[in-house]
Amino acid sequence: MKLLYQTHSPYARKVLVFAHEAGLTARLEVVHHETSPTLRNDAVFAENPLGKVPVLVRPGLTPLFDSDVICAYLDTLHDGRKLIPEEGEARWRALRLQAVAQGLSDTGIALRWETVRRPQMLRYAPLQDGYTQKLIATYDWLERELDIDAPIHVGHIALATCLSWLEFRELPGFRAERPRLTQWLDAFAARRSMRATPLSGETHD
Ligand SMILES: N[C@@H](CCC(=O)N[C@@H](CS)C(=O)NCC(=O)O)C(=O)O
Repeated sequence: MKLLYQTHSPYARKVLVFAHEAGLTARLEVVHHETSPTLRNDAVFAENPLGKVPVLVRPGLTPLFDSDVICAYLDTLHDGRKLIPEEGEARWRALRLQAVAQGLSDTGIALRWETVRRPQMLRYAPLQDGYTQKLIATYDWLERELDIDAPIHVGHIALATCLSWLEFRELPGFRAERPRLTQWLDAFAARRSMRATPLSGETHD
């Protein structure tokens, strides 16, 4: 299978970390692509009408996107402990954390448009403030709610890849006054799956 990837995408890295944790990397060929809504990538559009990575291209089967769907699929391909709990409250906690992490990455990207990506004269300060408030509120929520003692699941993978991307892009930080979240991320970042998938590169708009 081919994974249409990007070395500076939190969503693409989430899928690749998931594949490492599930023992599936030998089945993936990782292909880097640059994407931006202002710079069309035809090869990505050919597989995903939204023009976004990650995409999982499967021989003889339809391509899969987005990262949530790809992770759910990958979880069906291995015999180990499921990284998306199959039942009970554990399932909803994992999926809810994944949703929060996805929203955090979406907000971080939106904030970058208002701070560095959009030409200066088109930036809108109230949006910058609104997105920043969402990041701060979510960091506070995570400090209270993160299930640090649960066995590793898709929500943890999504959150670790999201938070490390927010730091990589120097977006508003979470470390000050959130020791629980900080310690958890530092421990997670030492995992082999995270060390094997470093972030690098600039956005091309
Ligand atoms: N919800 C999607 C988000 C994917 C996404 O936004 N990918 C970015 C890279 S970080 C992208 O390809 N953006 C190109 C665009 O917005 O046109 C997922 O979880 O996979």
